[in-house]
Amino acid sequence: MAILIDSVSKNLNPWLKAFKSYDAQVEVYCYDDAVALEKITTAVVWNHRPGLFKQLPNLKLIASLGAGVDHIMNDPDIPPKVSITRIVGEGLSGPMSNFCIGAILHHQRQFDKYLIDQSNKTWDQEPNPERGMKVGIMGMGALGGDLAEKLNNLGFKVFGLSQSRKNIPHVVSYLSAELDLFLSKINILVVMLPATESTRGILSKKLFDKLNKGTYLINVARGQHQVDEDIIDAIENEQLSGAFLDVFPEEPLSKQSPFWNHPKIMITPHIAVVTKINEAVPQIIASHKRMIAGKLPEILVDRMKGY
Ligand code: OXD
Repeated sequence: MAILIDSVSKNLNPWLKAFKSYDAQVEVYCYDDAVALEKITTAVVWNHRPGLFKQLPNLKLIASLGAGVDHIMNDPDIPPKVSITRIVGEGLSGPMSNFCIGAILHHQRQFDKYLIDQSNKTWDQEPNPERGMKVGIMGMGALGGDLAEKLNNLGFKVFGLSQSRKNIPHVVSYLSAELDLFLSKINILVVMLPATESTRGILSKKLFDKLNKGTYLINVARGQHQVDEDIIDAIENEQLSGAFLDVFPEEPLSKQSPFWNHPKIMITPHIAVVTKINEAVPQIIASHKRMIAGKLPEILVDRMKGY
């Protein structure tokens, strides 16, 4: 009953070290270690090698190294009875909320304009420097819920969209079926949706046309939500006033992308939040031990929903 960590994109050495120092009793291996694959009951993955799960006949648990599980759900070979878990916690929600608050304040207080003014030595005081912001959060899971509470405490009007009604004081909760109404209430849209087949390409002209003119877009979730040309068009025709994008359909973003030079688009390289190894390892080991004891992990991904 051992753990195998696999990723074709991450350096796994710090993870291995952290697993071993957190619990020396638990056996943890990388794919290239000489380990009999029948021993593996938990696979801890982030962009794992194709075909991995088929090689693990006794697999019981797949754990994501991060918050998202789309990299797992995209694999057609997940065995039917295997449970899937992901990382949750203040180490993810705190930095994610702070990042979004930074992007919202950057837009609200027009820091882009003042940077340009500074470079032109222009002293131009806005008569109304604190624009009224009505923030809509699409996706009110652990991350969206944390952001909603924090924005509300900062005095913003907050609206949330989710599959089930949320009860967060002063935050207006809409169901997915009420999407059009939700979009009509806001002038900043923060996207925190999981990547599933139903959210692919959701940030498109069809959705932008339902927003108030001049709404600002922030996407910190997944690039596959975006139709890049529609974002550019919506900014050109002022349906969107601009966008702050941390994620892209192809990462790293191609040098040819028009996003790099667009004056109304700010981009960051998928760094809104980075999993903290020291928060993740205890969660994964706890789930591994629960599975050995015949229990389900505390955080269980709904395989039908895909998150
Ligand atoms: C995650 C991410 O899902 O970093 O954890 O995007």
